[in-house]
Amino acid sequence: MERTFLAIKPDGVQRALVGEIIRRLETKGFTLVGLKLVNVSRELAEQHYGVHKERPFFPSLVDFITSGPVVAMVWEGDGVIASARKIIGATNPLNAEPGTIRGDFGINVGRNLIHGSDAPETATYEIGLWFKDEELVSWQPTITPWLHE
Ligand code: DAT
Ligand code: MG
Repeated sequence: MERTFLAIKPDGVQRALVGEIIRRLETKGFTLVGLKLVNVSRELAEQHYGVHKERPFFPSLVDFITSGPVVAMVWEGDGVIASARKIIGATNPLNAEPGTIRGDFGINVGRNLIHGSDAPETATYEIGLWFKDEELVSWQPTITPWLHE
C-alpha cells in the first residue's frame, strides 16, 4: 500500500490547525500509520530539505522548520502521495486553490503550513528519515469496505 510523509510545520502547529489538517486527510479516507510531535534539529532539517541546499531561501527555510514543534505523519492509501499534494495545494498559498489547506489558511510561501512528499522516491526517503520502522503502525480500518469497492 502506498505511503507518504506529511509534516505540519511550526506555523500550522502555532495556529492551532493540527486537528483541521488531520481531519481533512482522515475524512478523505486515508489511514494514519505514524504520528509524532518533533522539535526538528538543524541536521534533520538540512537532510529533509537537502534538494534545496543551493536555493537562496534555504537558510530561512531551515530556521523556520526548526523554530517550533512540527507534527510528523505517515499516511497510507491508494494514490495518497499525489492526492495529499492536491489536498495541500500549491507551494505559494496565494496561488493555492480555495479548498486546499494552503489555499484556505495561508498567504505566504515561507509560511505554507504543511509539507508533503512529492513522489514515491521522496516519500520513501522522507519516511525513513523521520520515522523508525517500529514507530509505524500497520492496521486495517473497519471502514475499509465502505471506502473501496
Ligand atoms: P513544496 O513544499 O510545495 O513541495 P518545494 O519543495 O518547492 O515546495 O519547496 C520547499 C519549501 O521551501 C516550500 O514549502 C516553501 C519553501 N519555498 C519554496 N520556494 C520558495 C520561495 N521562492 N521563497 C521562499 N520559500 C520558498
Ligand atoms: Mg517539496
